[in-house]
Amino acid sequence: MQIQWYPGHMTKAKRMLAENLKLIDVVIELLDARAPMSTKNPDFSDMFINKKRVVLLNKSDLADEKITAEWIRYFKAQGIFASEFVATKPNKRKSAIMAIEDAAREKVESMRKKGVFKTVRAMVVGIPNVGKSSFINIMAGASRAQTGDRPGVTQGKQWVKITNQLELMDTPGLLWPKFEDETVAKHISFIGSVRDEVIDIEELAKQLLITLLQLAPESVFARYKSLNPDTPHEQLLEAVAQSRGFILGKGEFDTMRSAKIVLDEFRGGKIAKVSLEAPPKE
Ligand SMILES: Nc1nc2c(ncn2[C@@H]2O[C@H](COP(=O)(O)OP(=O)(O)OP(=O)(O)O)[C@@H](O)[C@H]2O)c(=O)[nH]1
Ligand SMILES: [Mg+2]
Repeated sequence: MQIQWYPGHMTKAKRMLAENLKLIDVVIELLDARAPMSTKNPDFSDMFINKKRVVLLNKSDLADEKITAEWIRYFKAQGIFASEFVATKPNKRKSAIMAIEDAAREKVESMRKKGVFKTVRAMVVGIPNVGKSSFINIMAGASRAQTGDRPGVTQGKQWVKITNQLELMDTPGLLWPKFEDETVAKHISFIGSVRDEVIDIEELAKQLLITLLQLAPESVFARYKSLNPDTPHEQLLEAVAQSRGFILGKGEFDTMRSAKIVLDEFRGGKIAKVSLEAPPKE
């Protein structure tokens, strides 16, 4: 599956992030809880080498709770603060503020000794569509940043005041120039971080169904009733079309419509609550 995923504006965005680093006390990295390894931008460890980091496993409402808990332990074992998050619900707002302030504490206290009361400034980073702007809105308690169910919604930076001591910077989603690993490319595409326009979405949806049939077969059969354990991979999209009555006439199935529905329903958490990746075992 060939994917051309690195649009030109990302080079500009990467430069913008680098230019703003000197203003920043903390970097908040949002990962998708369903695929924390694949949604971790490998460029970030170098880009943010001297910055305090907070990792949030966002969209945890769409992932398997037990596996998310394993991921949190995995990050903590590496000395990285990590927590699950749902950027569409306000219940974790306070604990996120505390985690950010905690990460900035050393700097705030050393400034205070010099008599300066510092506002903590944190940059929210991540690959496209992981929920950075939604996170900022839920933290601000108001719709300040534009969000959308597709990648590339945010194109520039935006500062949003959260409390008198905390400001967050929204940033455009950043990918890296080359996907080395086929699984990483697939997972990032499944969750909608690559523009569907540059992908063969019928192939992508077929791959997603194959993956879901391994992880949560009963949920797939329950959602698409014409699909069963004997359906050959080549006919998965036809079976979805048959389940939904997507027929073009003359007995031909609208497999493009099936592909879009499968991707949409997975991304919206309607097929199953699944994690695509578990942390490596020690
Ligand atoms: N179910 C669920 N949906 C979420 C969550 N966070 C964000 N979303 C949805 O995911 C989509 C993307 O959210 P955005 O906040 O626009 O993502 P972003 O990271 O800012 O995306 P770009 O600006 O394109 O890089 C939107 O449809 C949000 O409603 C979450 O925790 N759970
Ligand atoms: Mg955004």
